Amino acid sequence: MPERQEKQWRTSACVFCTLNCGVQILVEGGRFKQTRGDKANPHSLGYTCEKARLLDCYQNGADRLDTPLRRRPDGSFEAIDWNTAVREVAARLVDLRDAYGAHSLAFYGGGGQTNHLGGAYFATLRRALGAHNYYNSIAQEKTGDAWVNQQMFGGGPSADIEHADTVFFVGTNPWHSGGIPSARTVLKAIQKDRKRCMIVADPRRTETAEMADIHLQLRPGTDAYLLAAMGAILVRDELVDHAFLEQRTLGAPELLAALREVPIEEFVARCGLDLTLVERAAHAFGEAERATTHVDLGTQHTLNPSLNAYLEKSLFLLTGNFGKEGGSNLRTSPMAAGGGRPGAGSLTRSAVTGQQVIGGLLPPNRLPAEIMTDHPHRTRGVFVDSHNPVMSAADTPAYIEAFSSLDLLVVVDIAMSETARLAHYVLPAPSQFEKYEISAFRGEFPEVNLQLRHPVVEPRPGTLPEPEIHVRLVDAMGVVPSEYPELERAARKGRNAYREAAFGFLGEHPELVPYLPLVVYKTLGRTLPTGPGPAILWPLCQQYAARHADAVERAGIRPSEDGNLGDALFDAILSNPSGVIVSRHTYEDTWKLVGHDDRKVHMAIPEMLWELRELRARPEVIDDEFPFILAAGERRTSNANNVVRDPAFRVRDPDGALRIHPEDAARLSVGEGGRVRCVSRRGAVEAVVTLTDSLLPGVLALPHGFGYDYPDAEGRLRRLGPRVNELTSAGWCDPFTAIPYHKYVPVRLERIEAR
Ligand SMILES: Nc1nc2c(c(=O)[nH]1)N[C@H]1C(S)=C(S)[C@@H](COP(=O)(O)OP(=O)(O)OC[C@H]3O[C@@H](n4cnc5c(=O)[nH]c(N)nc54)[C@H](O)[C@@H]3O)O[C@H]1N2
Ligand SMILES: Nc1nc2c(c(=O)[nH]1)N[C@H]1C(S)=C(S)[C@@H](COP(=O)(O)OP(=O)(O)OC[C@H]3O[C@@H](n4cnc5c(=O)[nH]c(N)nc54)[C@H](O)[C@@H]3O)O[C@H]1N2
Ligand code: SF4
Ligand SMILES: [Mo]
Repeated sequence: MPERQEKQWRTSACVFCTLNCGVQILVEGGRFKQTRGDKANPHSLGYTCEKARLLDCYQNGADRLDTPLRRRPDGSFEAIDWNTAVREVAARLVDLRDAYGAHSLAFYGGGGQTNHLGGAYFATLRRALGAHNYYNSIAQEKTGDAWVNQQMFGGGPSADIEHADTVFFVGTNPWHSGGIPSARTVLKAIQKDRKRCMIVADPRRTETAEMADIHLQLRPGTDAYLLAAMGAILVRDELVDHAFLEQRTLGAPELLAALREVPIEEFVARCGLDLTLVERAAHAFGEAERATTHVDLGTQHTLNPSLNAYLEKSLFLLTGNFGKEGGSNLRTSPMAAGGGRPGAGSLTRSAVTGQQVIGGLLPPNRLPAEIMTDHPHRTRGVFVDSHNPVMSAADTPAYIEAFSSLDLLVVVDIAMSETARLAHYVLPAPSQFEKYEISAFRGEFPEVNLQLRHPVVEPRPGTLPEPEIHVRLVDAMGVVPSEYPELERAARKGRNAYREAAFGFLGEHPELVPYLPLVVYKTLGRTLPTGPGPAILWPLCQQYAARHADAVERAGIRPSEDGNLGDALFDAILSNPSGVIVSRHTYEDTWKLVGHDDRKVHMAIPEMLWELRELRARPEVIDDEFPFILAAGERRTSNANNVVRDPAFRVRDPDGALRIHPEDAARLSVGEGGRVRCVSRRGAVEAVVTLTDSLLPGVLALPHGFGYDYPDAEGRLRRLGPRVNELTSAGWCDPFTAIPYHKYVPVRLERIEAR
């Protein structure tokens, strides 16, 4: 009976943070009535946090899109059909390229934190146009870290927190942000075990810090001083594993020499911390059998993001906690069939702003400047997919101005976002519960997990999944054949025939290798029970299984009948909607994953050693006119980036309140629930205040992910909460990576209503 069928629990994953915890959803009449953890999910084993209950706010938001839209000259939108949309968007992209060159085009996004299946197809579209300008939110947070990782390891480390005796969380609050699988369970386990030690460095006494053995409540922006002092204490007190450094690394003597020069007391004083507490933390780390570090935005969205990354990694390296259980190790993923982010070490520059490209990415902080200029290579057309830069990048007004002046803005989204409102064309995608999607940002070691989520509800009519959108656009450009009958026939014969045919075909047509996603989509994809989107996993599985055969087999994946491990892996992924463990590494594997030919960790990065030596002379950033330091974008229970727009999601923090210390509030004569204007050099927002002594006096925090224009019951747009990026500016950023200093925004407060 349809009614009964309607009430099934369906398997998927939560889309509110990168963890993508497995869930089961009770769907009734298209609504998500209940959610529970999926115990069959080998990554999360039934774990969820409270946010998973609110997935209906994402799925059934009032501004979901269900038809392609085209902007009229008066600024309003008209619905158009897909053929028209594809034809016109393709033609306008090609026209811009022909008139001004491929550098006039920029691509932004191509998958978000929890949706990765469209990414390869987005890259194909970019290649079809020969466009290199590529922006992504990763380049407003993690490029400093990625660059350091590339120099040191040629790969990306992952903390084995589960097995560590001492865990050092620097600038992250996994209680709310996730970031580590089954975060709350893992935190509680460390807290309970008296033999294990948790250290937290955070200017706020967060939920995580409350659970810690040692909370280093440092002043905002002083992480480099703290981490350098801790490294120096390890050296001074002979807690360094010299045998490890000798055998496994290069360049350690240079770092050791630089750390010997660190004025420990002076640096600790700059952090506003007590020396004995920092010494205790350094010893807890250095004396542990197995220790690891875990970092996030508190060290990245702040002063010295790259140096912070370098010093943090130095802590686990100096103590020999790399390539072993409970330490840090290098992760792999079929989605990046190698270690780390490819090419994060290679650098080119934008001709317009001179900005360095890191790991193939340009930083969102530079895009308005790339548009608002007379430079002949300026950006004139932007194609956005799964990002909402008007809200998420620094300087919302600059984005609105720049995007409003473009010759062409195309946005692929599921909802009418603030960026979509400025577009010439809006292309609607199904939600992540209406199509196949991939969870691939989890980054665990030694077990690597991948979940191909199956749709749990029908897509809204009028939407097309991203792979289909991008493939249709490339087809419309006519740059490569749109049909591959020989390969399609081979695919229908079976995997063995397809594999041979595909390798043969690509050998004969190397020019089509960059279009591989499109080729597999149109051939193998047509034979899959899932439809064509997941076809891209096939070549990725082939590569991954060839490179990590032992680890894949250790995960219980056995070669297919004709002896191919990649096919077996692909089939396992396709047929396990709760996800599969795709590989099980040994800790020793880490050494094979080190990207340098000598398989050693390179510890002396000249730029970082230079920055470390400069640190002492660097003046403090103090602005008398703007005496507070605002963390502009805190993770709370009521935000999930820009993924969920519905105010019903804001159960615990309806206003997106400004956190302030009671002493500061008293000085301003505002009480709980009072209203203030928060003013930075760039702009001002109004906010409701909430008092908390978890912050240091002089330090404030606002959440990101508020301030959307969202339709009320009558369809009128209402704005809820502060738009935090009205306070931030593109220039207030790390000079090398252009990562914004969002955790260090100098502001002043003006009282509006005392309450
Ligand atoms: N609920 C929820 N979870 C999320 C997200 C979300 O929007 N909502 N977003 C996801 C995304 S995109 C990301 S990148 C992660 C980020 O995850 P986190 O980085 O863990 O999240 P934040 O709360 O932004 O920042 C972490 C901590 O940095 C501290 N901090 C501020 N200034 C400094 C400083 O100068 N030094 C140090 N050491 N700490 C400082 C803050 O007090 C805060 O507790 O979260 C993911 N998870
Ligand atoms: N001031 C300040 N700014 C910040 C931050 C901060 O802490 N402070 N945090 C930053 C960080 S770390 C990050 S990662 C970014 C995140 O911000 P963004 O990079 O903009 O990305 P998301 O919030 O993940 O999602 C953006 C869009 O994806 C859409 N979407 C959801 N599902 C799908 C789908 O299946 N398909 C398509 N096509 N679209 C979909 C949503 O409707 C939304 O409009 O924000 C950054 N901005
Ligand atoms: S930890 Fe993240 S993915 Fe897991 S339930 Fe919470 S918000 Fe969702
Ligand atoms: Mo992020």
